[in-house]
Amino acid sequence: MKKPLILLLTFLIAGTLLAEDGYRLWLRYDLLSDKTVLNKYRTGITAIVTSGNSATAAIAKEELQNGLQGLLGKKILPANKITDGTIVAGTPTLKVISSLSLGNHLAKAGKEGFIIISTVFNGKKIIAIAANTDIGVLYGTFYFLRLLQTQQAIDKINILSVPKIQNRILNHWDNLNRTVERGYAGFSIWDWHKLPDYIDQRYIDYARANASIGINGTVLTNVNANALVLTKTYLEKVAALANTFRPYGIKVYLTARFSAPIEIGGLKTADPLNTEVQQWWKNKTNEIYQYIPDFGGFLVKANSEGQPGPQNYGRSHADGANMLADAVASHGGIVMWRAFVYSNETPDDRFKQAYNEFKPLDGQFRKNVLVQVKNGPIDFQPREPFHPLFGAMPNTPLMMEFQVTQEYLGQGTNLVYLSTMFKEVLDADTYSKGKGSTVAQIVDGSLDGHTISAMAGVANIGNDRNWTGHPFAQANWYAYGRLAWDHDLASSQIADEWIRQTFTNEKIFVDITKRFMLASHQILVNYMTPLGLNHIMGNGHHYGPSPWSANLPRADWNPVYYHRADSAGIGFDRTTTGSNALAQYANEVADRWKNVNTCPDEYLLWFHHVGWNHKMRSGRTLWEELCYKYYEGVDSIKAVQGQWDKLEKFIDKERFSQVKMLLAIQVNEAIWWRNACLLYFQTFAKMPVPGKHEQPDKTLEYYKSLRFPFAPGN
Ligand code: GCW
Repeated sequence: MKKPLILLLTFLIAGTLLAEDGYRLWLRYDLLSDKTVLNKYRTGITAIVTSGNSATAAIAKEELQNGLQGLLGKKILPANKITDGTIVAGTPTLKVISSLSLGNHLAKAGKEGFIIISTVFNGKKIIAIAANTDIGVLYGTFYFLRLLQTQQAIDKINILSVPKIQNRILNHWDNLNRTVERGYAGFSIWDWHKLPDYIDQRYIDYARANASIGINGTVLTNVNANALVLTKTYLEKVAALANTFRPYGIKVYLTARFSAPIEIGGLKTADPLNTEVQQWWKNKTNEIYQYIPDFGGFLVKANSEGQPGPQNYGRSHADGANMLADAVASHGGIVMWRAFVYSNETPDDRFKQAYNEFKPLDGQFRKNVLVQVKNGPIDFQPREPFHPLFGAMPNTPLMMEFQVTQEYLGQGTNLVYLSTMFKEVLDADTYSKGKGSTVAQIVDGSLDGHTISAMAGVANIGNDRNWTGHPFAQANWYAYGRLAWDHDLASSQIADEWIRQTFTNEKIFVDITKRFMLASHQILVNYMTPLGLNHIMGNGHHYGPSPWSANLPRADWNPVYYHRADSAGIGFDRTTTGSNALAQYANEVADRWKNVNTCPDEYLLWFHHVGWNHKMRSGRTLWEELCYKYYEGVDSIKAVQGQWDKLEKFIDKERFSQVKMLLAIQVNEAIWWRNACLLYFQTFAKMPVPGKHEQPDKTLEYYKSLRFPFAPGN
């Protein structure tokens, strides 16, 4: 081969190796750039000692070796003797671990927690990653590697980390035909057709990524369920996935279509009180456990948006949930029964309906049932007050359902870091048992003394090369997992870790990126739905603004139902003069929100119909404030665009330009939202957009004419 050709080839190969296509997520393990830190690590880490023969133990060992080799640029070999700088990762079956007298701490670590401690053993300086189980060791290993990746000091580590929530689950709204409901990152990663024989490397990498942030469960299928997944053909495929995920500590769950006994069982009814139906589910469940001995259980959407359920037979949600709970109980399974219910026929505010249906059932569910509640009362809107069910059902374990996929938050094109929104809800005080009764304490079971707890995040993962479509959407998967493990973590800390691992430790990059990530949710709220507006997006696909929509078959699907704009003002009166939904909250919460003068601006139009000339805290009128917020949103995202441009030199070309292009789309979409909404609301307010702002350059008719027949995720 001629020299130039060899050179060219080397260049090409190096080029591919260096290509940052986002596939590696936050687990890149590239050589650390800070030479001082690197040298410290290189002298501080000399060998590894690990324990265990399980597949999980092998994964932990391999992760540690690969991670260290990548980050330190040097092979760190397994040793059988302890020397200075040995990393000992294992359970008490390892003599070093058992002799460290970690007893008390290890007792606290439980089944999944771990300890990382820099200490001395036989006069040698070591770092121990200790846990009671191999999966605990794996979690600890990922944590330790994160410390290195983010260039933290390791000479005085003393960490005990225990998950606050037991079941930390992803919900995939993936259909068997590989479309993903509300998915913006391509098709489903589950290639059902080739399963069970073909195990895509992605399944393994998916499990590894989830384990790295502590996620320990996955519901493979859409809550708008297809009963076929419960048939033998599909159970074999599910089993293959379960086998792949098991060593990573991840359990598989399925959605159960309530009418399955009819559709695939040949029965005439799916009535939960019918003994044949009960027996059918028992048999089906036994069959599932034969394929998947550690099957997690069922997730059910019933009597909601057209899904079948117990109410078809005049039975309650508790009757339905308990029947399934009885079927999985002897196998240790759980049932996650969704509270996302509302009906067009019920002549009451949609906000109130889930509470009205579920609160009376408190205490009627079996021990292995969790009621899965969305963070807010309507539907994953850009900002919602916390769901009034949190605090209202002390005798039932309530689990949180967050939406990680950005159905209402800019879908595949907007950069929005959701951690701040998740935290806003988790930290909200329900006052259900006096001051300090946070949503987080209800979800983790500590407030009401529940022994099972869970959190669900509707996944934003698809078969796009970078998993989540938008490179920054990876941060939401990451943040969800980290918060499910520890809801006390600060959003800034999570962003900091994620940026350093995903992009670079370069301070300027980290500081600037972190700042705009933390601001990004409020920015989006400002240009989409400021001051408590909600549900004013496009019909069906939910893409873009459509506050004028009024002709959908169901009143409660129409934006006009939610904003109620008229010549007098805008907003939904949920006080005693209106639907009185506020009565569903504890007095302390309701008292604050029911008064226009004490209700926080961000929830104002959630609870009040406010006059256009109402004086806001800022001194502006409501109309002026609305304009101000919409303009502020657009201006802020333009500013982010400018900041991103300055970061070009710190990271790879691929991801830099992807984000740059997406930010340009986001700015255009923000302007679209602002102009369309203001032009529309102006038809009621009948006042000009205050003069200093650039005026909308298109007409309301133009915005109304836009159609997106093939918008994704629908
Ligand atoms: O937000 C809405 C979505 C539906 C979804 C439903 C739900 C899976 O628009 O696509 O259906 O919520 O959560 O059940």
